Amino acid sequence: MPLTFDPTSLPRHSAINNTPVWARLHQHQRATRHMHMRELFAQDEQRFYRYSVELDGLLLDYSKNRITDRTLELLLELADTAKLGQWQQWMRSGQRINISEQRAVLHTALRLPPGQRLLLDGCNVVDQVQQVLDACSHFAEQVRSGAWRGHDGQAVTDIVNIGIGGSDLGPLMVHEALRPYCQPGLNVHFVSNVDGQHLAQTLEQCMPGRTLFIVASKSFTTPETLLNAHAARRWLVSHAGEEAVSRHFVAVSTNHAAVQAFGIDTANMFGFWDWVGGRYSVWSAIGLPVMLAIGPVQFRRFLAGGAAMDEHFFSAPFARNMPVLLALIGIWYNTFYGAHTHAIMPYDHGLRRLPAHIQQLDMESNGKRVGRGGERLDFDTGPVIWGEEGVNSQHAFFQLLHQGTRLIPSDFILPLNSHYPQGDQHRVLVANCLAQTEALMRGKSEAEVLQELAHLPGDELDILLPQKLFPGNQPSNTLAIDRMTPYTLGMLLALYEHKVFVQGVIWGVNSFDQWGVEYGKQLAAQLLAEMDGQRATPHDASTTGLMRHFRHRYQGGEA
Ligand code: G6Q
Repeated sequence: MPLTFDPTSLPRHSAINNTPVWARLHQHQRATRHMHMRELFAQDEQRFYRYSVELDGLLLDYSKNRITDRTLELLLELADTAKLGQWQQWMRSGQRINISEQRAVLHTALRLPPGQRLLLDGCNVVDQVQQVLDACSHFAEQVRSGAWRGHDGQAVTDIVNIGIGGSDLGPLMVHEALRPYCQPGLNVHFVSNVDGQHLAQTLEQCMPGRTLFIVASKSFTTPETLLNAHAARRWLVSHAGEEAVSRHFVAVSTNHAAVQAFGIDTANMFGFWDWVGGRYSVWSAIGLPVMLAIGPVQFRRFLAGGAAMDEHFFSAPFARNMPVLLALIGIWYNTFYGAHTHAIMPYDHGLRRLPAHIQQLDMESNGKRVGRGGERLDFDTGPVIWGEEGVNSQHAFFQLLHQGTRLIPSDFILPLNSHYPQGDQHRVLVANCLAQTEALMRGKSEAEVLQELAHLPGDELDILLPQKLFPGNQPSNTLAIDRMTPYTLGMLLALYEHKVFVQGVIWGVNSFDQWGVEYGKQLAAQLLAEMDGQRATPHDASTTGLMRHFRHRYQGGEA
């Protein structure tokens, strides 16, 4: 395939499922599906060393998977068959691989160090990125130092980011994860939901003269964000007057005109570009609330972590390439074992929003039933991503992982050192994480249970034995991180971004559009117009009934 991306040169039907390697993988799955990981570990003392990769303080242990060398060989062949190397080059060099929106996909350019060159339509995007980064840094320093003053001369103590989806989840998650790096006395809040209580409860914690609002919206047309932004504006104006707006509102967007129309001084607007997808935008000016909290120096370390993972992804051989391995192993279960979900379990309280972020990243990117060429795919694509922080999740849903009927692959994410050493707590956390992955892999055999229950009479034993059996063979990856820092978090996020990209390439979907989200944005508009008295369009009986029920019961009370 040529270096210059030409969508018309792509096969109309990606048909990865018609390739010989796809059939061989199915065959291999049938031949090995009864194999137990216990045996694989027993046969190979070096399994952990052979099936783990390390990069700059991030270790991926993928040995607790139902894989052999042959499985990996076939999966790597699948990656080659899908021309993964070519797609990597196309993405990296700014080809318009987001075909349905005719856009380049260049979130990796957001993490490139200054001085590099990457031309898109004749402009060096690295220079553009650095200019915005410098502007954000200058602004962040002003706010952090107290030089930026509100309308009545007070310094900022509270920052409210108003955004949703990609303009919320990424910065929210990164901010939570990097709390130990945040400037004390500068509180960052995130408001996303159009449900009025989200904004109201946030404003209860803020003082108008000390609050800075960031309206974060790539399109600056998202109704939820604009409604919240207008409500926040009314709150400020009612306390401080119209002239306060320019000192208390800034915007992050690609839409200059809409920001201006909202009444935000475009001198206080930080831009980004259509080649940054919402769910990939935390590295851009959308990360401004994070930069305000941790400062520009640490924010650049976060970018450097992302860049280190990019370099690894673009240059490491696939057999030692973390994102490629995670993606291929995910495909092994999703496609060839028919596993429908994939769980993310961070053993770190600061990472508790990571599952939600990865959920958006993965499900919005690869939740597609149609290939790039518009063809209907007749195999499963993106899995349901879910998860919760450990150890809390152990006391909630781990029962199903241990003894339920489903195959549920998972990732355990474990910082090895804590920012909050308290007695023995961190070692207990680590012990729990390792114990769970071991138990999920090993299970508990009949012989082991019999030993425990040897004292029981036969009839009681017959009933209890099956209840206390653990089949094991439940796969997991462990991502062990020396310490959660801006740099290692950057690596971790970029790792998942590339994993999702690799899976999209292999399944033949465009991971960078989101027509389902766009549809959601249109859906409410018609019903809202009907609530405002416009002529009703025909609905199904349920929707009509619920609308009528709402009209009867709604007591108003909104501005
Ligand atoms: C992300 C999605 C979506 C988007 C939000 C907010 O990739 O496209 O989650 O980020 O709908 O969009 P705006 O930033 O345009 O308000």
